[in-house]
Amino acid sequence: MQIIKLVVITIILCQLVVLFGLWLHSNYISVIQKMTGATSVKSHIFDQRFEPDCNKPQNANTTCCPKSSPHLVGPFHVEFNWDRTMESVTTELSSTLLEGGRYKPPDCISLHKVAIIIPFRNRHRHLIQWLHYVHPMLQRQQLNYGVYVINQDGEGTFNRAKLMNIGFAEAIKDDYNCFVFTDVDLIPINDRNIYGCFNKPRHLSVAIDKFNFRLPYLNIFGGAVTFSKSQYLAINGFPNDFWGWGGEDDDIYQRTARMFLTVSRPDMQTGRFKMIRHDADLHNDPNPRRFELIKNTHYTMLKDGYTSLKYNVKKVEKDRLYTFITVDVGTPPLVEPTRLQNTTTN
Ligand code: BGN
Repeated sequence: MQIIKLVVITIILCQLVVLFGLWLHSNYISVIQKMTGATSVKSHIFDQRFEPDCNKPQNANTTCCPKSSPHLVGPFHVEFNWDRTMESVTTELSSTLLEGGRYKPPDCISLHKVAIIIPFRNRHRHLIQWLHYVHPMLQRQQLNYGVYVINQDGEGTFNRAKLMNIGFAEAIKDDYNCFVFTDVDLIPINDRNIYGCFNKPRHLSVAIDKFNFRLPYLNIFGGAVTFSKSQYLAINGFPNDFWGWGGEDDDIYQRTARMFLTVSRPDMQTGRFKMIRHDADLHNDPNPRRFELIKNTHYTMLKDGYTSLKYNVKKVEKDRLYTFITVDVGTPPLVEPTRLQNTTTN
Protein backbone atom coordinates (compact mmCIF):
# COMPACT_ATOMS: atom_id res chain seq x y z
CA MET A 1 0.00 0.00 0.00
CA GLN A 2 2.77 2.38 1.04
CA ILE A 3 4.67 1.57 -2.17
CA ILE A 4 1.62 2.31 -4.35
CA LYS A 5 1.17 5.65 -2.56
CA LEU A 6 4.83 6.48 -3.14
CA VAL A 7 4.60 5.58 -6.85
CA VAL A 8 1.45 7.69 -7.32
CA ILE A 9 3.03 10.68 -5.54
CA THR A 10 6.19 10.33 -7.64
CA ILE A 11 4.16 10.21 -10.86
CA ILE A 12 2.18 13.31 -9.85
CA LEU A 13 5.37 15.15 -8.92
CA CYS A 14 6.97 14.21 -12.27
CA GLN A 15 3.92 15.47 -14.14
CA LEU A 16 4.04 18.75 -12.23
CA VAL A 17 7.73 19.17 -13.07
CA VAL A 18 7.03 18.48 -16.77
CA LEU A 19 4.10 20.92 -16.79
CA PHE A 20 6.24 23.57 -15.10
CA GLY A 21 8.99 22.97 -17.69
CA LEU A 22 6.51 23.38 -20.54
CA TRP A 23 5.09 26.54 -19.01
CA LEU A 24 8.58 27.96 -18.50
CA HIS A 25 9.53 27.21 -22.08
CA SER A 26 6.39 28.74 -23.54
CA ASN A 27 6.89 31.87 -21.43
CA TYR A 28 10.64 31.88 -21.91
CA ILE A 29 10.89 35.32 -23.52
CA SER A 30 8.73 37.12 -20.98
CA VAL A 31 10.30 35.35 -17.99
CA ILE A 32 13.82 36.22 -19.13
CA GLN A 33 12.77 39.76 -20.04
CA LYS A 34 11.45 40.26 -16.51
CA MET A 35 14.61 38.82 -15.00
CA THR A 36 17.02 40.85 -17.12
CA GLY A 37 15.00 43.96 -17.83
CA ALA A 38 15.68 43.49 -21.56
CA THR A 39 12.76 44.83 -23.54
CA SER A 40 14.14 45.01 -27.05
CA VAL A 41 13.62 41.50 -28.37
CA LYS A 42 10.66 41.66 -30.69
CA SER A 43 8.11 39.07 -31.65
CA HIS A 44 10.23 37.58 -34.48
CA ILE A 45 10.08 34.27 -32.70
CA PHE A 46 6.61 33.85 -34.19
CA ASP A 47 7.85 34.48 -37.69
CA GLN A 48 10.39 31.72 -38.24
CA ARG A 49 9.39 30.51 -41.67
CA PHE A 50 11.55 31.60 -44.54
CA GLU A 51 9.48 33.36 -47.19
CA PRO A 52 11.15 33.42 -50.63
CA ASP A 53 11.48 36.87 -52.15
CA CYS A 54 9.91 35.94 -55.47
CA ASN A 55 6.58 35.04 -53.80
CA LYS A 56 6.02 38.71 -53.02
CA PRO A 57 3.05 40.21 -54.95
CA GLN A 58 5.22 42.84 -56.75
CA ASN A 59 7.11 39.97 -58.38
CA ALA A 60 3.96 38.17 -59.56
CA ASN A 61 4.71 38.52 -63.30
CA THR A 62 8.26 37.20 -63.21
CA THR A 63 9.45 33.63 -62.98
CA CYS A 64 10.85 32.30 -59.75
CA CYS A 65 14.09 30.35 -60.21
CA PRO A 66 13.47 26.60 -59.85
CA LYS A 67 13.90 24.97 -56.44
CA SER A 68 16.94 23.12 -57.70
CA SER A 69 19.18 25.07 -60.07
CA PRO A 70 19.91 23.35 -63.42
CA HIS A 71 23.50 24.68 -63.26
CA LEU A 72 24.63 22.59 -60.28
CA VAL A 73 27.42 20.05 -60.82
CA GLY A 74 27.65 18.45 -57.34
CA PRO A 75 31.22 17.86 -56.06
CA PHE A 76 33.79 20.16 -57.67
CA HIS A 77 37.57 20.27 -57.60
CA VAL A 78 39.25 22.73 -55.24
CA GLU A 79 42.98 23.27 -55.15
CA PHE A 80 44.64 26.21 -53.47
CA ASN A 81 46.86 27.96 -55.96
CA TRP A 82 49.00 30.63 -54.32
CA ASP A 83 49.87 32.24 -57.66
CA ARG A 84 46.33 33.53 -57.93
CA THR A 85 46.11 37.26 -57.23
CA MET A 86 43.23 39.61 -56.52
CA GLU A 87 43.81 41.07 -59.99
CA SER A 88 43.64 37.68 -61.73
CA VAL A 89 40.47 36.72 -59.86
CA THR A 90 38.94 40.13 -60.66
CA THR A 91 39.69 39.65 -64.36
CA GLU A 92 38.19 36.18 -64.22
CA LEU A 93 34.94 37.19 -62.46
CA SER A 94 34.26 40.88 -62.97
CA SER A 95 32.00 40.47 -66.01
CA THR A 96 29.58 38.39 -63.89
CA LEU A 97 29.37 40.85 -60.98
CA LEU A 98 28.04 44.28 -60.11
CA GLU A 99 29.96 46.66 -57.87
CA GLY A 100 30.25 45.52 -54.25
CA GLY A 101 30.33 41.82 -55.15
CA ARG A 102 26.62 41.67 -56.06
CA TYR A 103 24.92 39.22 -58.37
CA LYS A 104 21.40 38.39 -59.59
CA PRO A 105 20.51 35.49 -61.86
CA PRO A 106 19.81 37.00 -65.31
CA ASP A 107 16.75 34.91 -66.21
CA CYS A 108 14.69 34.35 -63.03
CA ILE A 109 14.00 35.78 -59.58
CA SER A 110 16.08 34.01 -56.97
CA LEU A 111 14.36 32.24 -54.10
CA HIS A 112 17.00 33.71 -51.81
CA LYS A 113 18.37 37.22 -51.37
CA VAL A 114 21.51 36.47 -49.44
CA ALA A 115 24.15 38.59 -47.75
CA ILE A 116 27.36 36.63 -47.32
CA ILE A 117 29.18 37.93 -44.24
CA ILE A 118 32.89 37.19 -43.77
CA PRO A 119 34.62 38.27 -40.53
CA PHE A 120 38.12 39.31 -41.49
CA ARG A 121 41.56 40.58 -40.56
CA ASN A 122 44.81 40.18 -42.52
CA ARG A 123 43.67 37.19 -44.57
CA HIS A 124 43.84 38.55 -48.12
CA ARG A 125 45.56 35.37 -49.35
CA HIS A 126 42.60 33.31 -48.15
CA LEU A 127 40.05 35.77 -49.48
CA ILE A 128 41.51 35.37 -52.99
CA GLN A 129 40.93 31.59 -52.88
CA TRP A 130 37.47 32.01 -51.37
CA LEU A 131 36.36 34.49 -54.05
CA HIS A 132 37.76 32.35 -56.86
CA TYR A 133 35.73 29.28 -55.83
CA VAL A 134 32.69 30.59 -54.01
CA HIS A 135 31.49 33.34 -56.40
CA PRO A 136 31.03 30.88 -59.31
CA MET A 137 29.34 28.40 -56.97
CA LEU A 138 26.84 30.98 -55.68
CA GLN A 139 26.05 31.89 -59.29
CA ARG A 140 25.47 28.24 -60.19
CA GLN A 141 23.06 28.15 -57.23
CA GLN A 142 21.06 31.00 -58.83
CA LEU A 143 21.26 33.18 -55.74
CA ASN A 144 20.68 36.89 -55.58
CA TYR A 145 23.62 37.75 -53.33
CA GLY A 146 26.24 40.21 -52.13
CA VAL A 147 29.58 39.55 -50.40
CA TYR A 148 30.43 41.65 -47.33
CA VAL A 149 33.92 41.40 -45.84
CA ILE A 150 33.88 42.87 -42.33
CA ASN A 151 37.40 43.89 -41.51
CA GLN A 152 38.36 44.47 -37.86
CA ASP A 153 40.44 47.62 -37.66
CA GLY A 154 43.66 47.73 -35.59
CA GLU A 155 45.49 45.00 -33.74
CA GLY A 156 43.24 44.52 -30.71
CA THR A 157 41.77 41.17 -29.67
CA PHE A 158 39.73 39.66 -32.52
CA ASN A 159 35.97 39.47 -32.04
CA ARG A 160 34.51 37.14 -34.69
CA ALA A 161 30.92 37.15 -33.42
CA LYS A 162 30.70 40.93 -33.13
CA LEU A 163 31.96 41.23 -36.71
CA MET A 164 29.08 38.93 -37.74
CA ASN A 165 26.57 41.24 -36.02
CA ILE A 166 28.13 44.27 -37.71
CA GLY A 167 27.90 42.46 -41.05
CA PHE A 168 24.18 41.89 -40.46
CA ALA A 169 23.63 45.52 -39.40
CA GLU A 170 25.41 46.87 -42.48
CA ALA A 171 24.02 44.40 -45.03
CA ILE A 172 20.41 44.72 -43.86
CA LYS A 173 20.52 48.28 -45.26
CA ASP A 174 20.47 46.56 -48.70
CA ASP A 175 17.30 44.67 -47.77
CA TYR A 176 18.44 41.04 -47.61
CA ASN A 177 16.17 38.35 -46.19
CA CYS A 178 18.86 35.72 -45.70
CA PHE A 179 22.35 35.79 -44.17
CA VAL A 180 25.27 33.40 -44.51
CA PHE A 181 28.01 33.82 -41.93
CA THR A 182 31.22 32.14 -43.02
CA ASP A 183 34.91 32.00 -42.18
CA VAL A 184 37.20 33.07 -45.01
CA ASP A 185 39.26 29.87 -44.92
CA LEU A 186 36.30 27.54 -45.59
CA ILE A 187 35.76 26.50 -49.19
CA PRO A 188 32.75 24.30 -50.05
CA ILE A 189 33.48 21.46 -52.44
CA ASN A 190 29.91 20.48 -53.38
CA ASP A 191 27.63 23.07 -54.96
CA ARG A 192 24.46 21.27 -53.84
CA ASN A 193 25.14 22.79 -50.42
CA ILE A 194 22.89 25.80 -50.95
CA TYR A 195 24.06 29.07 -49.37
CA GLY A 196 20.45 30.09 -48.75
CA CYS A 197 17.83 30.03 -45.98
CA PHE A 198 15.49 27.34 -44.78
CA ASN A 199 12.77 26.96 -42.17
CA LYS A 200 15.45 26.45 -39.53
CA PRO A 201 18.87 28.02 -39.06
CA ARG A 202 21.32 25.86 -41.01
CA HIS A 203 24.82 24.59 -40.33
CA LEU A 204 26.52 24.30 -43.73
CA SER A 205 30.07 23.20 -42.89
CA VAL A 206 29.32 19.77 -41.45
CA ALA A 207 32.14 17.78 -43.09
CA ILE A 208 35.46 19.66 -43.09
CA ASP A 209 38.68 17.93 -44.24
CA LYS A 210 40.49 19.20 -41.11
CA PHE A 211 38.06 17.10 -39.00
CA ASN A 212 38.26 14.08 -41.37
CA PHE A 213 34.89 15.05 -42.90
CA ARG A 214 33.10 14.37 -39.59
CA LEU A 215 31.40 16.53 -37.00
CA PRO A 216 33.96 16.90 -34.17
CA TYR A 217 31.00 17.05 -31.76
CA LEU A 218 27.26 16.83 -32.25
CA ASN A 219 26.35 20.42 -31.41
CA ILE A 220 29.12 22.14 -33.32
CA PHE A 221 27.75 25.18 -35.12
CA GLY A 222 30.87 26.99 -36.32
CA GLY A 223 32.41 27.62 -39.73
CA ALA A 224 29.55 28.47 -42.10
CA VAL A 225 25.93 28.93 -40.97
CA THR A 226 22.79 30.52 -42.41
CA PHE A 227 19.93 32.42 -40.78
CA SER A 228 16.90 34.10 -42.33
CA LYS A 229 16.40 37.66 -41.13
CA SER A 230 13.65 36.64 -38.71
CA GLN A 231 15.61 33.65 -37.38
CA TYR A 232 18.60 35.90 -36.70
CA LEU A 233 16.45 38.50 -34.94
CA ALA A 234 14.73 35.79 -32.90
CA ILE A 235 18.06 34.73 -31.34
CA ASN A 236 19.10 38.39 -30.91
CA GLY A 237 22.01 37.80 -33.28
CA PHE A 238 25.42 36.78 -32.04
CA PRO A 239 27.06 37.66 -28.71
CA ASN A 240 29.28 40.77 -28.69
CA ASP A 241 31.41 39.85 -25.72
CA PHE A 242 33.43 36.86 -26.93
CA TRP A 243 36.92 38.30 -27.34
CA GLY A 244 39.54 35.92 -28.77
CA TRP A 245 39.20 32.38 -30.12
CA GLY A 246 36.45 29.90 -29.32
CA GLY A 247 33.03 29.43 -27.79
CA GLU A 248 31.07 32.08 -29.71
CA ASP A 249 29.75 29.43 -32.11
CA ASP A 250 28.68 27.28 -29.14
CA ASP A 251 26.88 30.32 -27.77
CA ILE A 252 25.00 30.72 -31.07
CA TYR A 253 24.08 27.04 -30.95
CA GLN A 254 22.61 27.58 -27.47
CA ARG A 255 20.68 30.63 -28.65
CA THR A 256 19.34 28.70 -31.61
CA ALA A 257 18.44 25.66 -29.53
CA ARG A 258 16.49 27.90 -27.14
CA MET A 259 14.39 29.30 -29.97
CA PHE A 260 14.21 26.60 -32.63
CA LEU A 261 15.18 23.44 -30.67
CA THR A 262 17.21 22.11 -33.60
CA VAL A 263 19.25 23.30 -36.55
CA SER A 264 19.11 21.89 -40.07
CA ARG A 265 22.12 20.38 -41.84
CA PRO A 266 22.98 19.01 -45.28
CA ASP A 267 24.05 15.37 -45.49
CA MET A 268 27.73 14.57 -44.96
CA GLN A 269 28.52 14.33 -48.71
CA THR A 270 26.82 17.57 -49.63
CA GLY A 271 28.28 19.39 -46.63
CA ARG A 272 31.96 18.82 -47.55
CA PHE A 273 34.51 21.62 -47.20
CA LYS A 274 38.24 22.20 -47.57
CA MET A 275 39.81 24.41 -44.94
CA ILE A 276 42.88 26.46 -45.81
CA ARG A 277 45.62 25.46 -43.35
CA HIS A 278 47.28 28.37 -41.58
CA ASP A 279 49.17 29.36 -38.45
CA ALA A 280 47.23 30.72 -35.48
CA ASP A 281 46.24 34.36 -35.96
CA LEU A 282 47.86 37.14 -33.99
CA HIS A 283 45.69 38.59 -31.20
CA ASN A 284 43.21 35.75 -31.36
CA ASP A 285 44.35 33.55 -28.48
CA PRO A 286 41.80 31.18 -26.92
CA ASN A 287 39.37 33.18 -24.84
CA PRO A 288 39.78 32.04 -21.21
CA ARG A 289 36.26 33.28 -20.36
CA ARG A 290 34.52 31.15 -22.98
CA PHE A 291 33.60 28.25 -20.65
CA GLU A 292 32.00 30.59 -18.12
CA LEU A 293 30.25 32.62 -20.86
CA ILE A 294 28.55 29.73 -22.61
CA LYS A 295 27.17 28.44 -19.32
CA ASN A 296 25.07 31.61 -19.11
CA THR A 297 23.86 32.01 -22.70
CA HIS A 298 20.23 31.27 -21.85
CA TYR A 299 20.32 34.21 -19.46
CA THR A 300 22.57 36.67 -21.34
CA MET A 301 21.26 36.21 -24.88
CA LEU A 302 18.52 38.80 -24.67
CA LYS A 303 20.83 41.41 -23.15
CA ASP A 304 23.90 40.83 -25.27
CA GLY A 305 23.43 40.59 -29.01
CA TYR A 306 22.23 42.47 -32.05
CA THR A 307 20.04 44.78 -29.97
CA SER A 308 23.00 45.93 -27.86
CA LEU A 309 25.51 46.19 -30.72
CA LYS A 310 27.79 49.27 -30.75
CA TYR A 311 30.50 49.91 -33.34
CA ASN A 312 32.00 52.51 -35.63
CA VAL A 313 32.42 52.18 -39.36
CA LYS A 314 35.84 53.50 -40.42
CA LYS A 315 35.59 52.91 -44.16
CA VAL A 316 33.35 51.28 -46.78
CA GLU A 317 35.06 50.21 -50.01
CA LYS A 318 33.01 48.80 -52.87
CA ASP A 319 35.26 46.56 -54.88
CA ARG A 320 33.99 44.57 -57.86
CA LEU A 321 34.33 41.29 -55.93
CA TYR A 322 33.09 42.38 -52.48
CA THR A 323 32.10 45.22 -50.19
CA PHE A 324 34.94 45.74 -47.71
CA ILE A 325 33.83 47.41 -44.47
CA THR A 326 36.49 48.36 -41.95
CA VAL A 327 35.11 48.71 -38.44
CA ASP A 328 36.20 49.65 -34.96
CA VAL A 329 34.79 46.97 -32.65
CA GLY A 330 36.04 48.56 -29.42
CA THR A 331 38.04 46.76 -26.77
CA PRO A 332 37.32 43.91 -24.34
CA PRO A 333 36.06 44.99 -20.92
CA LEU A 334 38.79 45.41 -18.35
CA VAL A 335 39.31 42.45 -16.03
CA GLU A 336 37.85 43.23 -12.61
CA PRO A 337 40.56 44.21 -10.08
CA THR A 338 39.65 41.29 -7.77
CA ARG A 339 40.22 38.76 -10.57
CA LEU A 340 43.45 40.49 -11.54
CA GLN A 341 44.67 40.12 -7.95
CA ASN A 342 43.75 36.44 -7.94
CA THR A 343 45.65 35.74 -11.15
CA THR A 344 48.76 37.60 -10.00
CA THR A 345 48.87 35.91 -6.60
CA ASN A 346 48.26 32.40 -8.00
C1 BGN B 1 35.43 23.97 -29.86
C2 BGN B 1 35.29 25.47 -29.66
C3 BGN B 1 34.58 26.06 -30.85
C4 BGN B 1 35.31 25.69 -32.12
C5 BGN B 1 35.43 24.17 -32.21
C6 BGN B 1 36.17 23.69 -33.45
C7 BGN B 1 35.11 26.08 -27.28
C8 BGN B 1 34.20 26.27 -26.10
C9 BGN B 1 34.43 25.18 -25.14
C10 BGN B 1 33.45 25.17 -24.03
N1 BGN B 1 34.53 25.70 -28.42
O1 BGN B 1 36.11 23.43 -28.79
O2 BGN B 1 34.51 27.47 -30.69
O3 BGN B 1 34.64 26.16 -33.26
O4 BGN B 1 36.11 23.70 -31.07
O5 BGN B 1 37.45 24.22 -33.54
O6 BGN B 1 36.31 26.25 -27.15
